[in-house]
Amino acid sequence: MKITNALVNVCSPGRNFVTLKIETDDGIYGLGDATLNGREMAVVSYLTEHVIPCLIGRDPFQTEDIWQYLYRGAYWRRGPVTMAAIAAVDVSLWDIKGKALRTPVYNLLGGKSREGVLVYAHAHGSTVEEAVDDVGRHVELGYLAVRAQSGVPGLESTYGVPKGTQAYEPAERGLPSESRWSSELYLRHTPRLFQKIREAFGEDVHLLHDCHHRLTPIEAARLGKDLEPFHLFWMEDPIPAELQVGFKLLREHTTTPIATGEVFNTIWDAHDLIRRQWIDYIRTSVVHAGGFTHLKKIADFAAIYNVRTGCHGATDLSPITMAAALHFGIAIHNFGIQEHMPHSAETDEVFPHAYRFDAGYMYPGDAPGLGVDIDESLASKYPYQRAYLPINRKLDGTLTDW
Ligand code: EZ4
Ligand code: CO
Repeated sequence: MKITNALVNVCSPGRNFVTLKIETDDGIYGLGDATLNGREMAVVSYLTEHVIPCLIGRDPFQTEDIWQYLYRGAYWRRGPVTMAAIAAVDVSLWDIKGKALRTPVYNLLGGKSREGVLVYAHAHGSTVEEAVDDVGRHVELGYLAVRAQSGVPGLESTYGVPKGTQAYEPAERGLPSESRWSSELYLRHTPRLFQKIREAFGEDVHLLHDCHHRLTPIEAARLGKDLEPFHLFWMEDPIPAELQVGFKLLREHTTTPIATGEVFNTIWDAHDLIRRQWIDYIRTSVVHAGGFTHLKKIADFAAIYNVRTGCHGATDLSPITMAAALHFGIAIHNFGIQEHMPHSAETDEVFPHAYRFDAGYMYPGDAPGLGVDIDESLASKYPYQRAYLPINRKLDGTLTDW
């Protein structure tokens, strides 16, 4: 089999998605997600100008060699743009393999290690009371694990809480908006949120929380300690991950489990955190960490150190990545949990898929390949619109991590 053509689709059914379609000489095609939120067109250009011309004529079954060709062969390695492009190629090729062999991708990754993939939902409210209600709504929907975020008194907006009544979507069309941040107010408030949630729902529901890289190590250590009575499943992205020794400081102060890595692109971003056992869950995703070929290596390395996976799964990861994450999560041994932020109805219509949610778990379905398609004529009705993630400043105006 040979690759004959590859096309990039950019559409915006509610939010932007970049999709790679690789076609072969025997009529089978594969799909890969290449969406990099707020920087979509950089990946489009990388794919069309630099990657696609090198793919034509290659054997789509050679996933390892093609991965190395695109990674090592470029000389300029790593980074989110490059790795999202490589991921899109890799995932498309695994989709082709599955279709050609008439089997779901999870069978190529080790077969089923479990019946379903445990997922966590994202609950939010502008007040503690609203957030508690939203946790309740998700428990009613059947979720066994819920991440809770609430507005902070004294701050106009924060990560994970929409401004209106719509579902949470971090990217906004137009130029970047700006929010204000105070770690002091957040640290004072957040333990109360989890106290109220535990009071309302008891110990059975798994609770998670995302700090979204906003704290210093000692601030995160304080939060981790203050949250210990509420037995969180994890504290997500407590600190920015550039200076990784900060996780050591945090780790030495708290038993609250720690997850990080949604912005990581390769094992080289994660290996120290893993082998020093400073984290419990690695959040690298199929789309932002080089596809199945690379993510499998990260997961296998993590398994040696008792680190489990907790792949990123926000709405900017397309239904193709959701499907990929489910095939991956059902197959690998050290799966931990999978994030699930449901897509809008428009997005689900543009990307018809075989996966489904039932009683706290998700299932990839048994279709050959990934079990996701793209309706290109419907997609063309939703043209790309420039969008950005917000910018964050401290109360005195200093730019800080969003
Ligand atoms: O802000 O995916 O866990 N989920 C998250 C996300 C990220 C977005 C950024 O594009 O932290 O909501
Ligand atoms: Co996060």
